[in-house]
Amino acid sequence: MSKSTFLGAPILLVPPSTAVRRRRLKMSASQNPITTVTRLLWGQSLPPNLLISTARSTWSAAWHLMMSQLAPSDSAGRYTRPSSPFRLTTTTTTRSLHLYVGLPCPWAHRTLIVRALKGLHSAVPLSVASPGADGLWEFRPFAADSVVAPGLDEANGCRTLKEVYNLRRGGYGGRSTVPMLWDADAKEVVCNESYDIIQFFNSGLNDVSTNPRLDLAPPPLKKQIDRWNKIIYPNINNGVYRCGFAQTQEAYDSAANELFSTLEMVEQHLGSNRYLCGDTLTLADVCLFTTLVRFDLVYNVLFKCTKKKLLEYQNLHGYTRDIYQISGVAETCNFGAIMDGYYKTLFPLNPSNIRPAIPAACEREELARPHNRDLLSLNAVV
Ligand SMILES: N[C@@H](CCC(=O)N[C@@H](CS)C(=O)NCC(=O)O)C(=O)O
Repeated sequence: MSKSTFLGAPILLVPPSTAVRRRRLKMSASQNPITTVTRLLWGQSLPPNLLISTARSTWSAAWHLMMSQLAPSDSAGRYTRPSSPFRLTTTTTTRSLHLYVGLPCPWAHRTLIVRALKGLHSAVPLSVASPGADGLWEFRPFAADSVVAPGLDEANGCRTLKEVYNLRRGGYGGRSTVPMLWDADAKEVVCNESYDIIQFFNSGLNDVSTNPRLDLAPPPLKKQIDRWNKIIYPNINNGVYRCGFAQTQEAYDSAANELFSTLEMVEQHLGSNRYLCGDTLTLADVCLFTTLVRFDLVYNVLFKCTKKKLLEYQNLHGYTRDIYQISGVAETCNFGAIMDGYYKTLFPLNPSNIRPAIPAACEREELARPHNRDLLSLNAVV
């Protein structure tokens, strides 16, 4: 007989007799194999200490293996985002563009917002993929929604995004990421880097846009926009991923410190500026918004961005509401799809798939609440 403890309580581990084992084997014939083996060897359940140590080492090994494949890191356990292979170096002249996105993805969300603000709905048709159980993007029919919803591949009739990438001459062996801009005539990937796509949507399609006068990167603001992007991308946009995908305590600590000190700095700045570059909404705001609108829904909980909720930052929250209320933006935000995408498909981070309850203040009605940030605008009639 051996003795063990679980949470301080003594447990007696008595090996069962042969007769008892036979009885258990008979009883367990209708159960699943793991339950059958467990009952045969240990009785009603595994001894807790054995269960915990076995689960801990198995899960930890599986977690490290999955993370090393899904979220590559350097030798210090810091997440290193892979670069996008299809860049838009010269402006494409094709007029048979098609945009592929997935709704949980903050990078794809940027392209949806600029497409909406510039009025490119007809010029750049859209297919919305949804995350499959294996983590790959796939196309499935979904019920219509008041906001953009996932659906089928409208350009190629493919079942998965991987199939679309593979239609290009020479195929494709890399990761099939969203957003992806596709040339339907040439059957070729034009670009799969979100910032290139939003720059192109902003200025490269004005002859087919219904809002050509809107410029989200006016020349006098270009330097400021670049400066903000250099701060916001590593510390906030990618910063939340650096927290969530960190594989060591040190990597997490530095990512979380950089994220929250940058949020504090932006919070101060937004106390006297309506947008990042003053009174003008720019591409830098679009990039910041898609991370902020997901912050309390997913990053705060799933990526351990827990020092504060977005709700606790008065200016950042008002700024998020301000952008959310710009005509066309709310329709690009599908909160159900965002939550399902993160909690149900980032399996290594949330194996239970449970989607947590979120504060009521994250809901649409709350984001539609007055923000009064127009009072900050120099052009405002006060
Ligand atoms: N650098 C890319 C990042 C795109 C990206 O990471 N997309 C993710 C979704 S949030 C994806 O499609 N991942 C699928 C995969 O890696 O297989 C961009 O900004 O466009």
